[in-house]
Order: sequence, then structure tokens, then C-alpha cells
Amino acid sequence: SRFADAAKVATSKYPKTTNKTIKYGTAGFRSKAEELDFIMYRMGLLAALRACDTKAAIGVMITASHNPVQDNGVKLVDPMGEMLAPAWEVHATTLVNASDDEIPRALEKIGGEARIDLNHSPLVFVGRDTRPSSSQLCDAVISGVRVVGGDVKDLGVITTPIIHYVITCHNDGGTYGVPSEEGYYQKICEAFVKLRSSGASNGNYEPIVYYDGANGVGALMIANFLKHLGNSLSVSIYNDDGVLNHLCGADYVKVQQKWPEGVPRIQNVRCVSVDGDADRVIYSYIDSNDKYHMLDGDKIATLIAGYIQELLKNSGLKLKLGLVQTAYANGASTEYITRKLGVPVACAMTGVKHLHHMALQFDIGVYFEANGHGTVIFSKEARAAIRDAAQRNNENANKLSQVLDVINETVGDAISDMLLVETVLHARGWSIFDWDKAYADLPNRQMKVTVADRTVITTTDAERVCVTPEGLQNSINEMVKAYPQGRSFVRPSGTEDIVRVYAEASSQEQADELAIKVAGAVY
Ligand code: NG1
Ligand code: ZN
Repeated sequence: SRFADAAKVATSKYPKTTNKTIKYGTAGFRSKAEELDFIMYRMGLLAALRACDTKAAIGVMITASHNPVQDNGVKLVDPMGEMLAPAWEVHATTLVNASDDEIPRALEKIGGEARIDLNHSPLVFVGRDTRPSSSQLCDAVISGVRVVGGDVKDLGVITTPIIHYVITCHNDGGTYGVPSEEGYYQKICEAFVKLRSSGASNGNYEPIVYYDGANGVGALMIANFLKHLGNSLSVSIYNDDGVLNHLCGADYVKVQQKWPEGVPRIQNVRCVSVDGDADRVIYSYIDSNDKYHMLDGDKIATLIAGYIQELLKNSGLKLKLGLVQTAYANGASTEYITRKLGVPVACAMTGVKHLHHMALQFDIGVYFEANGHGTVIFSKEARAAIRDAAQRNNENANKLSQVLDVINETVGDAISDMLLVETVLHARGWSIFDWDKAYADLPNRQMKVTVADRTVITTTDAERVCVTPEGLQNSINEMVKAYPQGRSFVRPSGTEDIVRVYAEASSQEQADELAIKVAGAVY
């Protein structure tokens, strides 16, 4: 077989170390770093095949995002920056579960099914986060690509959103932007600086943020952005050399609802927390009464949607704006955006690929997970209409056109999202307090439950309703009834071997109580 070497290298350098069945999940493959060598190698093989299949460059990102430093993971990026196509998720699962000897046959089969052209010379971009394990795992990916004759462009330590951007620009011939890290900083920062050229302060808005880098790649990369921001925004960087995601970062702040360690606890300062690969962002602040407040993906989404809606209205452009959330969106945010702002809301399953897909139904789709992962996407027609009106000196369309350049449409980016939030606050003359008071979050609680087999739980209606095990949804309904403004749902995690429980109610005590009760019913 053409792929005979792939088996040889597997046996000698990257032998399979487990017989457990492993699945390509929401975030690709993720586990303890020491279990990943053989998976990485095989993902290198697969990426090369996918590149032949699409006749375009493919990306491989090595990261376990917000998970602890001992973990790692890998996910493939498709040619236009999308998540890997579902059929290839199945191929990934097949390839990873084959024995070392079966690799050539598995590759033949995948190649045959996809009818790929093996004469194409595959190109694969690889990138990795700052985990100590990432460099070695990256070498395994590179071996995989090379063994089937592929070329590698190693982007080194980089954020997830930058690799998505570079892949997109490379494959579309530079239409979306210059296909390099530097091109990314330039595009985004130039637009950001222009949008506040009349002065960096405005009303209650002060151009100062504290930045919690989660001790990861986000802490390194922000420095590159800052080189292009001049005096337009002052960013104090914290958490740039401790343990990754430990007691800080976007996931910690969101789930624990706590101020990140390592950032000075100063009242009324905006603190921006990113996660371990810088694709999620959460804001928080301490008010004048020393009370802690957290502004999550829902708050960010409503802020952005509200601003875009206003620019659209004032520009006279007739474009359909919509917001996409998941079941984790705070009930108060959904209420606010539908009733107060009159922007239509759709609910998608967890995982950005589902949100992204659903956002395509709008001319302008804002999508965010409550955990701070999200962005805004524009249809081709919407983009053309905005650029065209901007050229005809429509002032609001011109602003919108610059806002478009601050956004990474290929995938959510913590840093680009931060610059977008800062842009809206600046335009409105708002402090973080002004932003926060748009609506009050319903108190809520998230819990993890470990069960023998999480796949026995299946759901429908964008994960808001449990189908199996039988009777579970009825029990949840009964429990929820007892709580004013109560809402709760359970779903198996797509990234960890656990079941997640979510509950909200009119007080924190009640939300906690409801979550514990529902968790009890799952266990
Ligand atoms: P799972 O483990 O399927 O809940 C988590 C996040 C998702 C998404 C993925 C990928 C929550 C509740 N879930 O998925 O939103 O970010 O990880 O990283 O935050
Ligand atoms: Zn992440």
C-alpha cells in the first residue's frame, strides 16, 4: 500500500497506547497529554488527506483550551476556518481507533470514500498553545503529515483564532486579509484605532483595562496587539507566567463566578479574562461597594447586537440582524434581547460549529456561548451592502464597515472580541457599570456529575429537553416547578467524561438548591 510507511512509523515511534474507543468530540480529541502521542500522529496523517480532499491548506491546532495544564488536545481546521466537516470527524474517529497495522487500510478507505486526489501536494498549518506537552505533540503531528508526503507550515505558539484566520486568508488568496500573524494584528488594530480617532476617552468611558492572560498564549499574543494600538487603549497584563488556567482565566471566572487571582482587586476597573487558547473572553469588575460582578458571553452578545442594530437603523440599511445563543444563555439575557431590543434570538446546541451554522440564517448573525466564545458573521451580501454604503459616505455604514474589520469572522477571538466590546463602550460613552445595568442576570449554577455512562443521556430541542433515560425530564420538570423563574437542564459533555447540570432561579440559594436536586436525579 502507498501508506505502508504510515504503519511503520506508527509502530516504531507513535504506537497506540490504549484500546479504549475514543471519539472526535466538540473540541476534537482531548485527554491527559501523555495519552495523546499516537492520536497526534494520526491527526497529522488525516490532515494531509483532508488537504488532498479539499485541495486547500488545512489547520491543526494543539490545545486543551480552558482545561488544566496536564491535559492537551487536537482539532482540525477546515479551509475556510470552519470546524472539521462532520464526515471527517467520523474518519478521524475511525483512524484513531484503528490498530497500528490497520492504519494503511484505514487511510485507503478514507481516501476511497472521499475520492481524494493523491497527486495533490498537501499543505498543513500547525499551531500550538503554551502547554509544556504541546511542542512534543506538535512534532508527532508533523511526522504524520510528512509520512504521507505533506508539507508543513509551523506557526509555533499561537492562539486558536489566529490559526483559523491564517488558514482562511491563505485559502481565499488573501481576500479576507493578509495570511500571516502580523497581517491579523494590523487589520484588527488599524480598524480599532480609527474608530476612536476623535479621542480615546468618551463620557464615562476610560480606555483602561486589566488583562488576565490565564498564564497562557493569550498573555503572549496581547503584547503583539499592543504594539499596534498606540495610546488608544491602556492594557495592564497579569497572569502571564504562572500555571495555565489555574485560579484565573475565562473559564475560572465564569464558572466559579470569582475575581481571578493574580489581578489587583481595584474597584471599578474592567478586568478582561481570556482562556488557555484565547478564544473565549469574560469581563468582570468590583463595584464601589466592593461587590463582584461578572459579564459573560451573553452580556457581550447583547452589547454588540444592540450597537449593530443601532448602526443599521441609523444607516438605513435593511439587513436582518439576529442573535444565536445556547441553552446556557441566562434567561434574563434572552428576555432582554427579544423584548427590549427586538432582535430575534435562535437557540443552538452547545459547540461553536452549531452556533456558527445557525447564525448563517441572518444577514448579520451575532453568536455567543455564555462562556464567552463567540463572534459576529456577515453574509456576502451584507458585507457588500455595508462597504458600498460606506463608500457613498453613509457615516453609520462607514462605522459598521470599520467594526467589521475589528471582528474575526472565522471564529471567536478573545482579543478581537475585547477590542469590539471596547469599541462599543467607547462609542456609547459607557463605563462597565453602565453596560452591566442593561439587565440583571438570573442567579445560576453549573455542576458536573460523574456517571458510569454519560451516553445514556440524550436530549432534544437544542439540549433543553431530556429524551432518555425515560422519566428524567419529568423529574426535572417537577423540581423546577417549585422555584420561581426556575429553569434547569442536563446534557452529556462533549469534551469531558461527565454530565453537566445547569440551573437558574430567582436567588442564588435557590439556583444552587435546584442544581443539586437535579444532579441527584441524574446520578
Ligand atoms: P461541553 O464539555 O460539551 O459542555 C464545553 C463548553 C462549550 C464549548 C466546548 C468546547 C460549556 C457548558 N461547555 O463543551 O461551550 O466551549 O467545551 O471548548 O461551557
Ligand atoms: Zn478555548
